[in-house]
Amino acid sequence: MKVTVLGCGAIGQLWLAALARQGHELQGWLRAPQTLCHVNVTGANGMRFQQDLPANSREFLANSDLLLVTLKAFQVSLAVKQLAATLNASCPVLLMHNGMGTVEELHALRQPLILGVTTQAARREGSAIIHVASGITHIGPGNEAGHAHGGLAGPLQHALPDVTWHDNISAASWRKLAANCVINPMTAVFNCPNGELRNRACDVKTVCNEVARVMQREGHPVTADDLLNYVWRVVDSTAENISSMLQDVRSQRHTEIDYITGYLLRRARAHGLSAPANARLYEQIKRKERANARINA
Ligand code: KPL
Repeated sequence: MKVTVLGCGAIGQLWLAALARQGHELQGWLRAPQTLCHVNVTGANGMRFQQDLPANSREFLANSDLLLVTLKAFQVSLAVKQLAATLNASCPVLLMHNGMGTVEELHALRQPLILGVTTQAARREGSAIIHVASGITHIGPGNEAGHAHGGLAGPLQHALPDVTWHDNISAASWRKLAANCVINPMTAVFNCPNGELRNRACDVKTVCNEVARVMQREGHPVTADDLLNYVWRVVDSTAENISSMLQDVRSQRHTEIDYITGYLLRRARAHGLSAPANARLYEQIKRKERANARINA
C-alpha cells in the first residue's frame, strides 16, 4: 500500500515504522512542510527503527491508498479538509485520536472515513519514540463509504497487531471515551500519574456513572459497574502513565477536552441529562487552558 501519515508524533511514528517494516510505501505529512520526516522508534521488543522517510509530496498524496491521521482531535478536521481535494475520492481516511466529534465535522468529506481506537501506547523520550506497550486497534466505518473498507484490517494487523474490524465502531469509541473522560481531566486536575486515581475512587465512580448514563441513552447497553470495571482496568494497565492531557497541560498546550468531556456534555444535553461532575472537570481544564494561553500570548 501507498500510505500518507498525517501527524508524525508518537502514534504516527509507531505506524510509520511498523508499515515500513512490512514494505509499504510511506510518506509523512508535517504541518510545517518538509521534504523528509525523521522516524526513530524503539519497539516493544527493543528493536530500533530509524529512517528518514519522504514527506509532504502532493504527488504521493494524490496516489495514496490510505491517509492515516494521527493528529490531536482539535487539529483533525481542518488538516483533513486541506488535503481532501488532492486525495483520490476512493482513498480511505483513517482517523486515530482520543475523543469524538470529528466525524460530525467531516460529514461533507467525499472520501471513505474510517475511525480507529487504539490502546497501543507510545511516548516521546527526547528525539526518540518508545513503544511502551502493545495493545489493540479497533477500526470501523465513520461514514457510509467507509463500510467497504474492512479489508484494511489485514495489512494493518500484519504491521502492528492486534487490529480488529467492527461494522459498528460506536461501542469501542464510547468505551475509550469513557476512560478518557475519567482519566484525562482528573489526572490533569490533580497533576498525577494515572495509577494515583486509585486514591480518588469515589470521584472516579461519580464521573464514570454520569458517562454510563449518557452511553445508555446513546443506545449502548452498558451498566455503570461494567463501565467502572473497564475504567479501573485501563487505570491499572497504564498506572505509570502521565496521561496525554496532563502532558498537554504541563507543556502549556491546547488539550483535547472539547472532544472528550466536551463531546460527552454535548451528547448529555441532547438527551436532556445533566452531568455535573463532568461539567466541573470541563471547566477546570478550560480554566487551565485559558491560563496557559495567557502565558503563551
Ligand atoms: O488514552 C490515554 C491518554 O493518556 O490519552 C489513556 C488511556 C488515559 C492512557 O494514558
